[in-house]
Amino acid sequence: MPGKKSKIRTTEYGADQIQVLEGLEAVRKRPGMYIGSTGPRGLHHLVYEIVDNSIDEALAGFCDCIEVTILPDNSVRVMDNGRGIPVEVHTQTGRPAVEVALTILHAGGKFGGKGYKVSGGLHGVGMSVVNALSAWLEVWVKRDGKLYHQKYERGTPVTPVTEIGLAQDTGTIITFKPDHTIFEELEFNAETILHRLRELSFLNGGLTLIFKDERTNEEVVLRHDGGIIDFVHFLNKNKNTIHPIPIYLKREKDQVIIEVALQYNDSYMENIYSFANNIRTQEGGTHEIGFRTALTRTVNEYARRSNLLKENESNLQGEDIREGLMAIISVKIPEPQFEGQTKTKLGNTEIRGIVDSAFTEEFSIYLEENPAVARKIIEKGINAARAREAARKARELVRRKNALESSTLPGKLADCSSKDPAEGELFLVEGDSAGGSAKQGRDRFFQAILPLRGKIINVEKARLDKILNNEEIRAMITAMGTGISEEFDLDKARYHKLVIMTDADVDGAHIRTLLLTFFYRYMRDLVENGYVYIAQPPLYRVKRSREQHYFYSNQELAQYLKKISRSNYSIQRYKGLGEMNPEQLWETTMNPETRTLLQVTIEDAMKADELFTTLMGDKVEPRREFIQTHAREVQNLDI
Ligand code: 0RA
Repeated sequence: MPGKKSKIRTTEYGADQIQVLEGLEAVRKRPGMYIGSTGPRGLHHLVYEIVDNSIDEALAGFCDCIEVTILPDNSVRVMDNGRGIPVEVHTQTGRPAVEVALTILHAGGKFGGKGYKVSGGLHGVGMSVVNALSAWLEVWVKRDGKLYHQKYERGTPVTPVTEIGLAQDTGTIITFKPDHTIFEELEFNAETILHRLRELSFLNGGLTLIFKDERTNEEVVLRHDGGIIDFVHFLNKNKNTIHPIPIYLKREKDQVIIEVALQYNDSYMENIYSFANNIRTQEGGTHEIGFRTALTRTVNEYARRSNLLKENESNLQGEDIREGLMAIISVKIPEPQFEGQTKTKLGNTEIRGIVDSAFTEEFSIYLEENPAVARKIIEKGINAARAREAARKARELVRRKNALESSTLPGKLADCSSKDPAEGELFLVEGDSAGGSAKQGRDRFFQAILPLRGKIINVEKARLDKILNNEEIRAMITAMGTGISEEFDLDKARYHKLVIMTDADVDGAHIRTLLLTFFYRYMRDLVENGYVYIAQPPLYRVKRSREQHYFYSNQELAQYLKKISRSNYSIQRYKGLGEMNPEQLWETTMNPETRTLLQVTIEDAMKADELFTTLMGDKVEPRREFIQTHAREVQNLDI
């Protein structure tokens, strides 16, 4: 084994260093094991990993500013004003501590570092993993009045830690360029990084996070002194809230910090976002259970005490009380245990009781001191309970109706002949005429068509019972076969592709958004499992002697026209799917060999929720704003 790698030009090459190389070699061989994937997700994970280390320094109380910059060559620089990673020689390995942190797996904060670590769950694999997966990485440390530097290639030091100058302040700068032999794509997405930094700025009130993108010269400064109170304001900003100030509590005990902020809005949606050590706990866990239990109990007890619930009336259920709730729960604990399928469920049992008793105490006082708000919350809960009962009856009706209508499938559905869901595709087509063309043009073996007439109901504004009265919605649910909400069952999906095919105009965009909102709210697993797609019909056809070409954007068309400017040609602009005959529709939009489908992914429920409420919520102003800022895109679609 020695001699196999000889890039190290630092000091001697002992047994410890061989182990280091083997460790990093393992990371490079199986990157997925350490960062989940080598796609865009894994790529961005590298940034979060480095940032998390600076966040740890902030949590320890030594850093209040972190700057993240995407450089023009898609390398990334993370800069903090913490104490600087120690550079002194680490006795066990005989190497400078900074080199140990960057070359030994899981060495992250083991030396000298105490207190909270973001580590665990999805993050926390350590900076050395980022180093191993980078073509090059450079670190600068400002410490003890000096500036130190070291450079690595593919995880291996290519220079020793060198004192290169003086420094007045302290801090750490890490710049890295992901290795193109590891990652499928090297382009960083500014939105994605900004989104995570925004989340971190809410979760760590008072911390300044600066985001810069030197590719576009974008710069954003994020700082929220109100912490998760600001977070709740932000998430509710396009909603009508039923009390102006979020309810907030913070407790610190035995190295555990818990924070809860909540505010009700007048929508019917429940949104609880929980975090442990700054990591989103998508699957919930003990902190969330403690909160839910306490909320239900406290509200019911208050309702009894104040006679808003009479003796003969039954308790409100948790889901009724959570209707219209926007809540953030954030806990920071020394040794988080992450469990569950995606390791996003907090397992620490002691946390449940701590959150429960802290929230009960605080929220009881709040309700006593704010009877008007308390009354509104309880009235909302009572309404929700009634609606739940109505929805149950409506669902039963749908089920019974289906049972009666012998073939349970809707009459308008042109089903495919294949019974294998894995190969089946259901096209939701705007309008009966396009639906007709699609039926004729399709490959009936695996493609099913369901024409949708007119606009489907705005699901953001209606409760489930009303939504289920809508014929288009019911047809869609029965065609898909999965059921909805609590009864949703992905295994019952009759097709693994659900393709939304609408006109490329404003109405089409609206219908598409309505459908996506519906799927997001009531069939979320469908989206999360990548079953939902958007068809891309062409905008133009250019005919030139016997050739014809289709174009899907103005840009594509313009480029082509430049090339053929001297010849005779004719352009047809498609205003709707209905203008294409069945063969054209097949060739351009439905044929798997030639079409493009956009897969709908909801990477982040929070972001999606914001978009949907911007577009569909009750408040008019944000919607107008959205339409104005996106007017250019809309024009492109509908000239
Ligand atoms: C361990 C000990 C000390 C600082 C750090 C780790 C540290 C790590 C990173 C990673 C990115 N930025 C960082 N800033 C600090 C300090 C030990 C001491 O000064 O006593």
